[in-house]
Amino acid sequence: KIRVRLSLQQREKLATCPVSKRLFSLMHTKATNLCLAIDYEEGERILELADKAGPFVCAVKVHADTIDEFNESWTSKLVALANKHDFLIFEDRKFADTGNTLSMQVKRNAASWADIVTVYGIAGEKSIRSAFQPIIADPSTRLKGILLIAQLSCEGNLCDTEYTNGTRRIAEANQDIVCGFITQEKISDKLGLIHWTPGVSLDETTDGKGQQWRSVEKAIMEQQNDIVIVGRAICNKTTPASELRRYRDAAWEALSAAMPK
Ligand code: 5IU
Repeated sequence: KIRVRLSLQQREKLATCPVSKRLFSLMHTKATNLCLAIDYEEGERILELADKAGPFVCAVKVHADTIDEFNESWTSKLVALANKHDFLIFEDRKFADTGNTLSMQVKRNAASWADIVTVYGIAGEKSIRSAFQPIIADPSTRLKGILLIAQLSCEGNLCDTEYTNGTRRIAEANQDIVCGFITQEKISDKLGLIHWTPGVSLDETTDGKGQQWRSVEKAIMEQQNDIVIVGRAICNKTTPASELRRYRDAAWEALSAAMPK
């Protein structure tokens, strides 16, 4: 079942978060709605794959706290690759504290090198807005938007409907700083907000550790997400380059099918 959406260019006009405008534009220009999650421990290996993946992805997602020798020299190399290939740097830190602590954590751990970070809605609107609004408005910081975690992909997770709805309300009321959601399905009709979804693989359904994977088609056509986040299904293959093309093509085809020609 294909439901027609607005084009990425039309949605770019509706977006107010600075990173969303840039993202809609680069997705359209590069013809990609694939975010690559690179969860290697070796910093050099991440940079190598990010350089290969650059032309195929709209964003590269990392976890700073799982990388060996994570330091300023490494982040500056990643920033150089992001500039070279025009992709977003996504630090999946899943911030969740009260406002003042949040602000300190973000400034120290992400604001200078990441374009976008994940944040739980759990602490509420005031904590989130007071921490992120001044950082995003500061022209000297790279961070230009946040993704609110609305739903998790893992089995037995505790994100219930009440939490998801509360998170949606925070996003809709703070679109100047919120790019969109990490979610399993479309949860908001606000077309400037972007739905990013993890838990995608074309070959496997689970990792035996709680992760649940479904197909690109299900994630985009049925569950109406915009961007697929794919990790091990690409990174742990012997030929990541051919998998990058495969996932980029599948995701772009599914999204294009739902957009005006
Ligand atoms: N991730 C999830 N599920 C979630 C959230 C984040 O998988 O609900 I929030 C992260 C974890 C990993 C990536 O970095 O997305 C998915 O990687 P795999 O495709 O290897 O499962």
